[in-house]
Amino acid sequence: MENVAKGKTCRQISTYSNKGAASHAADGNTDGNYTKGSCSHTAGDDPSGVNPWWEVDLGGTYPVHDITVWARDGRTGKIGTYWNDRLYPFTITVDNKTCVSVTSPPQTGTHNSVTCSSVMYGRVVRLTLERTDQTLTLNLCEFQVFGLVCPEGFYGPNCSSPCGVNCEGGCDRTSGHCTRCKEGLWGPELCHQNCSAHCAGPTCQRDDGNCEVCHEGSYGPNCSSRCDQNCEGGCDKTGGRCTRCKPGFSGPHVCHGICPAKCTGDTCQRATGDCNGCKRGFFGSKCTCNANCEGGCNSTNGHCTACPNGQYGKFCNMSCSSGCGQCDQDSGNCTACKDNLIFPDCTVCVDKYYKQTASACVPCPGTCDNNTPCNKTTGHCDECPPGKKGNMCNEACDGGQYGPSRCSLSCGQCEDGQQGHPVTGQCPLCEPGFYPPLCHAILPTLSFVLWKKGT
Ligand SMILES: [Ca+2]
Repeated sequence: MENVAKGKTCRQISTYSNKGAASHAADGNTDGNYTKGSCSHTAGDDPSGVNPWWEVDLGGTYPVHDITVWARDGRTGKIGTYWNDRLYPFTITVDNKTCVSVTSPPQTGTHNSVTCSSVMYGRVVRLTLERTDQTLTLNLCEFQVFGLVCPEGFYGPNCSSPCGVNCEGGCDRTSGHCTRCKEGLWGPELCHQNCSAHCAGPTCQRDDGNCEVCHEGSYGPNCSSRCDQNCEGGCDKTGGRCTRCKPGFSGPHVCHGICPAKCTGDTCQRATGDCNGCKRGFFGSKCTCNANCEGGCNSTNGHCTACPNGQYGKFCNMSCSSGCGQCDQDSGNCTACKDNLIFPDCTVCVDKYYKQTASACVPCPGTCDNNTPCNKTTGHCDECPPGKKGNMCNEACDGGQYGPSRCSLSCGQCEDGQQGHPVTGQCPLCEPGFYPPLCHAILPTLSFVLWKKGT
């Protein structure tokens, strides 16, 4: 038989001193010498008049039957004389139901074995001193409760019921609840549930069946949720946080961030998504280049490796002067001109071209007199060849006018209103009274002279 009170939680109505603590009456030591510190001692005259009591909480329901109490020894200063009036008469209850009342001490000896009238199932066993003298205190040097112990595998009042087949290590002597569950089973009482097949190990938590450990790639109480596809090395059993991110992904939880394309090693920092380093030709935490760059940038300072035509500067964010086809990437000086501009300034058009816009030279629209260039800014001619007029000499003479200096001469009277030749002023035929070749109303000789002057 086993003393189930030993070491359990004890209480008493009051405590005389630390030496008389309630726990001393269930410390496994039956020594009755109070000075040795293994006896309990209440504080004495309780003003409420309640009888002194001491109790032990067995921590669970036990079948209580046999109890042994140990009185204090050394009443007269000698061992073998007892303080029986500080213990007797007493009543013992089990969960407030009377187990036994004892009126007198044994004839000899310090201890007294008593029995409940029947096996009593209960948890709290209390001894009360039924005193007649209100000044008496309670001394108890040991209180032993002998429960009914069944052989492993059985339970019940007579230990005749076998524990459930799912139990391991026997079962509770009263309830029959398993001490432990067999591998792969759970259940707070009889272990009749199977652990989830998703669990990594054969065991799960006794009370709720939650897996102890999940297979890599799954999480959740029953390991029935799949880790995110971007996780590497599985994920946290509780929240599903990725253990690591797969290459190319980032993110504090499930790695849904995509690493910048130009990170070295196709990896980036999990928390920020910043690259750990850049591939050649890229720059910065995200390994990009200024959008103006052509052909990448310096990995150290981000300066463009090359600029597109027409741009210059460290970041190619400045425009070459309008006439440049290309300019020096550092200085911005023109290295080639746009079409038909004169190098190196690229501001003036070549001959016979003029600036239709700030940067585009176009051919002069007309032909100037003696094939001279037009003005390179306006496109105008100084002088037009005979028969042409307008600023750019690209218009024919009006009817009736001809000759140089922008059609400065008037034609004669051609027959039937025909027009004179715009260059020579000559008519095919003249009206009567007018004389060829210019059909003026003067003598042919003079007319000829005038005609010659006009050519
Ligand atoms: Ca003791």
